[in-house]
Amino acid sequence: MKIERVELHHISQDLVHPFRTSFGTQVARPAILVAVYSQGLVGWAECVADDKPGYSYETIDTAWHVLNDFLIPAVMDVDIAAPPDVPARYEWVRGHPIAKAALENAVWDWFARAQGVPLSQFLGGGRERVEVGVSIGIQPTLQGLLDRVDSFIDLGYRRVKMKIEPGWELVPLTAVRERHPDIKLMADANSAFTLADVDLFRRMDPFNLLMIEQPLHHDDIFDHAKLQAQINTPVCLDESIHSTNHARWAIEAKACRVINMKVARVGGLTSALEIHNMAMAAGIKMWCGGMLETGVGRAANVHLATLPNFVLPGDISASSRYYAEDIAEPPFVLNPEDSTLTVPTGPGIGVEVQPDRVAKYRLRHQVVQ
Ligand code: OSB
Ligand code: MG
Repeated sequence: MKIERVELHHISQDLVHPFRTSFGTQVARPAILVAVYSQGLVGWAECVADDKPGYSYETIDTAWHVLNDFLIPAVMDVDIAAPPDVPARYEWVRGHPIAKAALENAVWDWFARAQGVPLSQFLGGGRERVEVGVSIGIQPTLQGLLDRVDSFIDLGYRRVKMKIEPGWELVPLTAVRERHPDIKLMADANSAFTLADVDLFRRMDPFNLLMIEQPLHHDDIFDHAKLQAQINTPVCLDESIHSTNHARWAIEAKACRVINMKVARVGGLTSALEIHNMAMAAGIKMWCGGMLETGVGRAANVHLATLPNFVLPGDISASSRYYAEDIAEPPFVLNPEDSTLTVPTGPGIGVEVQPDRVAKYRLRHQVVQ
């Protein structure tokens, strides 16, 4: 195929609940929806960069710039035999994995739609449902946190991830663990601690956490290995893993026992598949992370999570947990009997973007042809 036209839609939607992490509070959430046109078919993907460089150095504006000025020109009007040809065209561009992933993933959706198969099948995945949990931000009060955990458990979620930061760690974790001795519980620090906090992490060992996610610096692997050697709780890396090499370094250094796979953070589905296969061969568990996606990015995550090494519940909650109205149909609904989402069976990502809703939330629109 040859890409004939690319459209970018910069949208912004209010979140149902503000989301507070150790790097900031998010009230509204932007996205760039990328649509790739060829032969009368459209492939969609979502760029998950934020307005601010908190989780990543990339922002909506850097992604807009890099997509328009470098990535899209590199793939327009060239022969693309398969999706991995896309990242190969802009391999020379350093960094910017979130922008890169959006363009590549739209081409994956296009190919799966062209073949009339669900993206999961096109990627080699098998499951009909994927296990999911919920990621709960830092709450203003302890009681507020307990109520929020209860409400998600009542809805049927069986895995709870709590965001932590210095001053909001042992006390909230103790409270949630005492109230729910048997739930799958984990904590995500988003890089808020240092090796000097090793004692604090040792004191989390009795909580029987599934894992502690990204406790140390956002581009560290070395210190995480030192930490993992001193605690029982499995360390999971999120922010630190951007490529197959990062995954290999982390595995060889024994810096983690678990990897949070975010397709945007590793630059697209080609790289995600490579890391998936490497981690599986090394016995490193994996699960699908989330970036508060709309239905477009959420659908891609659900399909990715059907691959065999996704052995732990993902941060892929029901659409209504994020937005009052999703921009794609149908929304994702939790199956409360087994804390899963059902994998769409239609071609590609299996959800359809609603043009009237995109127009309603759109701040900026660009057509490249
Ligand atoms: O660290 O996993 C993270 C959201 C934005 C940025 C970083 C993270 C998160 C989440 C939310 O934890 C997961 C979700 O989409 O529900
Ligand atoms: Mg994380």
